[in-house]
Amino acid sequence: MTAASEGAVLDCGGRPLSLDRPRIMGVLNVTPDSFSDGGHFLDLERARAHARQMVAEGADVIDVGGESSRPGANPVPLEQELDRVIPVVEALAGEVDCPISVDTYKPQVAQAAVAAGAGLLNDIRALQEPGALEAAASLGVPVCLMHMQGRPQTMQAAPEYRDVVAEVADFLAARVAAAEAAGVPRASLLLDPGFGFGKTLAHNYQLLRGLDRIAALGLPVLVGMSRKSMIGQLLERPLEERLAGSLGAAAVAVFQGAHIVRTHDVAATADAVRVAAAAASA
Ligand code: 7PM
Repeated sequence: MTAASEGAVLDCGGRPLSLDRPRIMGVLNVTPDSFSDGGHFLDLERARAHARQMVAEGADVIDVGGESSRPGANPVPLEQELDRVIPVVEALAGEVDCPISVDTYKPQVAQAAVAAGAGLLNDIRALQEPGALEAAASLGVPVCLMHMQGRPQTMQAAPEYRDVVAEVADFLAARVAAAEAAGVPRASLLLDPGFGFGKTLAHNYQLLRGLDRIAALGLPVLVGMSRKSMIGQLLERPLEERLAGSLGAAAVAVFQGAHIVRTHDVAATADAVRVAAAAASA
């Protein structure tokens, strides 16, 4: 880990998240299930059970996302995202002890989620949405700034970089400066290179190899590679056969300085990152 971010403790709306060792962020998707009642009771129960399970497996943060950010996906209207995300955040905040993060780039969703008990903003647009900087500054919770080239609908068409690691690092440094200028304290920022967000397979592996240069910016680094196409394309495996590859990637990321690993597979990832952390600090 880098000196400046080593041992940092984030205050996630009153819930501490210590980065003295690598931490696990469990992914909780709250897209409606087609077999549900269409509104929501069963969806909510399913989300609560999944979150409890992830906490039991060792999740340190639960990331609630309403699918607004998925590669190739169409934007989700504000009201629909609020409807999906806020009841889940509220229920989880009342029943798990760990911080809840919200995967959104919409300042209105961020605001409502923090009011409902979320303690961390996970923003794939790095506070570039109108009003997002101001909202983050006034909400006072930590923010993860993620790099993306282009927009979700089109970003995988033809990603291009001269030096992907340098360009991602420069972008993140500029977003840190913008956040600080807007009144978000540096100590409440995290950085994420945005694996799969406007990157080719080669770009993704160059970023993984060069993650230490992102960590050298001196802020905690979060990574999300779980089940992504950088695993599936390389190994030629469908979604449900990407666990082993994802664990390999998670271990490398932690060895290269990542502090938080975002994953669908909490128990296995927790073991993998412990091994990597032991090797990194031996
Ligand atoms: C389909 C494609 C569904 C991609 C879901 C995804 C990240 C994130 C996502 C990440 C941070 C996923 C992605 N990825 N937030 N949200 N970092 N901070 O695999 O890499 O969950 S959405």
